[in-house]
Amino acid sequence: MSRAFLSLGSNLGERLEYLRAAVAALSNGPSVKVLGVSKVYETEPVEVQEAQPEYLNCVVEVECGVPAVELLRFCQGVEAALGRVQKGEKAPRTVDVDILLFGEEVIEDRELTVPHRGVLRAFNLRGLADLDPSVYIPGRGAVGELLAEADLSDVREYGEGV
Ligand code: PH2
Ligand code: MG
Ligand code: MG
Repeated sequence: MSRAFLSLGSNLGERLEYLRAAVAALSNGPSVKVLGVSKVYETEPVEVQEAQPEYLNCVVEVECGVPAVELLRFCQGVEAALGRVQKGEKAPRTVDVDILLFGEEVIEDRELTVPHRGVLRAFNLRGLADLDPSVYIPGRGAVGELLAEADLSDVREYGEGV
């Protein structure tokens, strides 16, 4: 069994409902058990070219009985089932499900990079810290320590949770 952390993001339509639907779909997976969900944060889009609506983001902790690439396939299935249209890596989306961490594995192949390139974004560090500040990001350090250095000015706690 591996312990993995997923980043969920939505900036189109009923954003909170998409996050909720994604968590529900993840918990229906045969090899995945949802262990926890962080608070929900409203965040300024980062690393995007054009103006975009604000995101809702959260982090989900799962126990996973299959290898990381199978978890990736499952996450892609959840995105597709929730109406995501592939318009580009950073285009607005109904829901994005990224593998932030998969145990302490480091994976660099064509379709999967773990830790995820965005793992140090402030909203991901906050979500991870809600779940467990002692989580170790390979090559980087413990989430709690990284969060202490992060700029949280564009990350606001959202009124409602998942
Ligand atoms: N995802 C991106 C690009 N930019 N910005 C925020 N605030 N939240 C995201 O989830 C996000 C982003 C690409 O996946
Ligand atoms: Mg993604
Ligand atoms: Mg993403």
